[in-house]
Amino acid sequence: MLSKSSKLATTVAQEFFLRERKCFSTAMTLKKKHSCKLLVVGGGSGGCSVAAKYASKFQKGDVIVIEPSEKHYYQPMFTLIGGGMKKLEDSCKPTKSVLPKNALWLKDYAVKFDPAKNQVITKDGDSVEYEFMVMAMGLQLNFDQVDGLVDALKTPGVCSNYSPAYVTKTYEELKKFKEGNAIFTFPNTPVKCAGAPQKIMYIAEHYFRKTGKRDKANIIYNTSLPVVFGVKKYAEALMKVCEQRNIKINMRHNLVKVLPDKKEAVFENLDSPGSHLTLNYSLLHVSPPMSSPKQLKESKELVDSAGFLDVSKETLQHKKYDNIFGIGDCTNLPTSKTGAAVASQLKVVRMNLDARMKNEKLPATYLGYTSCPLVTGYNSCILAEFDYNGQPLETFPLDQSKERLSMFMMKKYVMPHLYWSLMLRGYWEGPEVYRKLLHLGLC
Ligand code: FAD
Ligand code: UQ1
Repeated sequence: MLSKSSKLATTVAQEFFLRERKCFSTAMTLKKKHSCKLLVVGGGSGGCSVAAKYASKFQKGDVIVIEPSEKHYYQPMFTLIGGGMKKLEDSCKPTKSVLPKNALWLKDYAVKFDPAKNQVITKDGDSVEYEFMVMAMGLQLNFDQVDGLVDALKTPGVCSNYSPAYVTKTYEELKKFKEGNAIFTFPNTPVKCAGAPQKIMYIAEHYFRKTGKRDKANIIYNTSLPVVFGVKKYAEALMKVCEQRNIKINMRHNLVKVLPDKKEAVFENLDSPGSHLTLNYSLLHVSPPMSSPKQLKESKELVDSAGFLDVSKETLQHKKYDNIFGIGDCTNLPTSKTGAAVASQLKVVRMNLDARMKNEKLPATYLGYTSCPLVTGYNSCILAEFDYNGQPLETFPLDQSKERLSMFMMKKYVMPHLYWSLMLRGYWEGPEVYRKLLHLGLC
């Protein structure tokens, strides 16, 4: 009999594929015409928080949110779900319950942007005219960009924490693992939560130790990057963790093909184009290629050459259209894409959008704050926090590059509450205030 979690995962997988298919069969007959003061595109972490802030200030219906999904996931929990520490249902709430009641929710995709006319068209053909717009469309997962991967994910041994459709499979695979190569990948694209591809590897390593399988496992991290992590202080700490725990790292190796029949994964050596490394796997955890969402990428006036929303890195205002702001993963802000970054960006968007609405000078500057709780097992975590310059910007007055139980407890027990109860209601704008308090105003 299927468990509650497996049933949810099956439904999620079905919905995921239906949604993707629907997305490409666009019927462009105009239906309803809406207008609003603030349009928020995307109802994920950033969109929900922004909508909550403004729906409470404005009249009913002044804020419209376009968001296609019925379900809102707290994605940072996927890492713990993959390790069997939380259930998929713990990470999920109905979108209806997390969007502000005062806002109008259009359950649809934004498919066409006409920023010169302040207008957006949805997939169902509705039009929305806005005075101001905040774009929070997140990232698109492109499993299909790795040859054979979509089929391989249906076969034993292959899993991914990145999608609710596959995340429960990760823990199933850890349980089933007997011996051989356990390979973890990092793609050759921008990603959300740059630590997530390796967090699950440390969890797996610890799981194998706990269950007496460690000496049978050869743990390999194949990353497209030339470093294990982008910030020196944390990279050094993680390299030590890998050495101590006998984890092999192949830098600059990008997964290009999976052959599930032979249980082989093929990696391109990015420093020697055309040269490939083929490895057998018993377990293959894939972090898929990611990109800006298709509908955004196609809006050439709004995006940079890589397809991300082109905003000022200081003010988060669009570089060409000053009534548009961006938040989160869909922007070209040169920082690591995380929910923690979104919380800090929320303050900047709120202050600068308020000012723009009054035609005043934009007062707030974003320093690139982002954070990544690098879970290194079932009771330890390195809490990375840093800015645009890769300089640590740590909240607590202790060395956060050390693996700590306290940080693990915070990740597992505190963060979910902070997210659901404060952040999505627009009340969490990052830890800056606490950092200043705890460092007596010195940083
Ligand atoms: P999202 O929250 O992804 O929301 C984007 C929304 O836009 C979605 O709801 C989507 O349906 C909607 N959308 C897409 N296309 C359209 C369209 N055409 N029209 C309308 N709506 C659209 N962050 C942390 O801070 N700490 C962590 O520990 C952490 N761990 C993570 C682990 C994993 C495995 C993953 C996957 C992510 C993790 N993150 C973590 C990252 C974090 O979840 C994201 O950075 C954050 O959710 C970004 O918020 P967002 O609003 O930009 O995008
Ligand atoms: C954070 O603000 C945040 O957003 C709610 C997260 O996840 C979603 C995080 O993982 C982290 C670490 C932060 C930063 C907060 C503190 C207290 C350091």
